[in-house]
Amino acid sequence: MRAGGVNRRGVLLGAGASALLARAASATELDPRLPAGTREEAVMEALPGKQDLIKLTWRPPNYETPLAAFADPITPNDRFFVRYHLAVIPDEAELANWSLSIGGAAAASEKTLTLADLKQLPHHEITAVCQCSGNRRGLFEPHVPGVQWGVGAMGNAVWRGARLRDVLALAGVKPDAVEIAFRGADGPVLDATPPFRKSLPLTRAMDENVLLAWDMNGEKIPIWNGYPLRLIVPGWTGTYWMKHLARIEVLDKPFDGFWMQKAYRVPRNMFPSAVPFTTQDNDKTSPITEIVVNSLITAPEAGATMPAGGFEVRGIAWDGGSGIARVEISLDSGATWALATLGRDLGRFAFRPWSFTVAKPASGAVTVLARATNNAGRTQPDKLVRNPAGYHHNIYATVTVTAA
Ligand SMILES: Nc1nc2c(c(=O)[nH]1)N[C@H]1C(S)=C(S)[C@@H](COP(=O)(O)O)O[C@H]1N2
Ligand SMILES: [Mo]
Repeated sequence: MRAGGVNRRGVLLGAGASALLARAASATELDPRLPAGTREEAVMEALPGKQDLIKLTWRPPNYETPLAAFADPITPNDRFFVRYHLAVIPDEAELANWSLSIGGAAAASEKTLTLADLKQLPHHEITAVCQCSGNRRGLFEPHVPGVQWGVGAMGNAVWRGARLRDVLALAGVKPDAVEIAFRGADGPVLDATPPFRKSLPLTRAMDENVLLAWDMNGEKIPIWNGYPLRLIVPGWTGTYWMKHLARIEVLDKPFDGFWMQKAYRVPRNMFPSAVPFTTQDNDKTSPITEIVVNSLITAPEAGATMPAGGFEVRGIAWDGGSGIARVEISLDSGATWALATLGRDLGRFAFRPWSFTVAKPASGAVTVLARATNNAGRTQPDKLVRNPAGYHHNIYATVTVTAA
């Protein structure tokens, strides 16, 4: 597959890094459970067009959203996390004559579409969480190699675009189609590095919620998040959400690229998947698919001093699309649980805000536990579900404060 209409030179990220202003991350910007080394080296840095994010790597750019940004259940574009596998990223000028090409062995025709062509199709909007499979990998014990994300390799936005199935219909899908494959306009520095390509099972690709989006929270998608067009796969982890989408292929056999067959895989049957990805299964592993039920405490911050007369705990909960049924809070290490109040429902693929009032805690250290249950009846576990690549960290949320 070649990137349609895109010059492959791209921006080679390197020397430019020194032009960005970095500062040491403050204690409250990082999760206190991150291993010591990770915390000391952490730096806050603003990529062009972004506010300060937690920098993990520059080349390729991996920047996470600080906890404070999750106070709003919609993540602002300039605080949305950034994740890349490869360091040659096209800039806006290079994408000026961008187009999307569609073809492949099981496509009825080859098509090349501009953004104006795509905008002729019916527009659809969905609020959905994009969460990296490796979000919170840095909290795995024992330690797992890979980008050491804290809690912020995720964000929730309103995406607007055309349905993937409407776009596929323009090229025509033949009856022998099994998967749809995607590639972006970014690429590797070295030709030996496999380009980032992903595929979806046909049934998932045809789902009405799967969009090719040009807008994010009412603005054009920021360059770092996939301008001018990205794939939105509500409920599935971020790895499928191809940015700078340049080429779509309708395949008559399973896609055999590195990023499907060797990476982003989990032990078979370890995690739920309403739509399994059987054409990519092997004896031992399956591709990662839907986001597991999860929650995050957004306030108060760890270590804060709170009034002994009582205080409010706030957070968000989300899952792979069945929606959040309840969030429960425990103040006694999980012996008893009480219901939190759920906030505004932005749809089953979105962050669901919640709050809970801690009334008259005993003075001293107060540890708050939060756990979410989804409409499929799954609850966050109290123990890590270990897997080799450090995916799907969803142990219940905790924060310890001092009541005085
Ligand atoms: N073109 C391209 N798209 C990509 C990736 C990439 O490296 N290149 N990374 C994927 C992964 S693993 C994630 S988690 C999301 C991250 O989206 P974001 O950078 O907008 O936060 O993009 C996905 N789409
Ligand atoms: Mo990811």
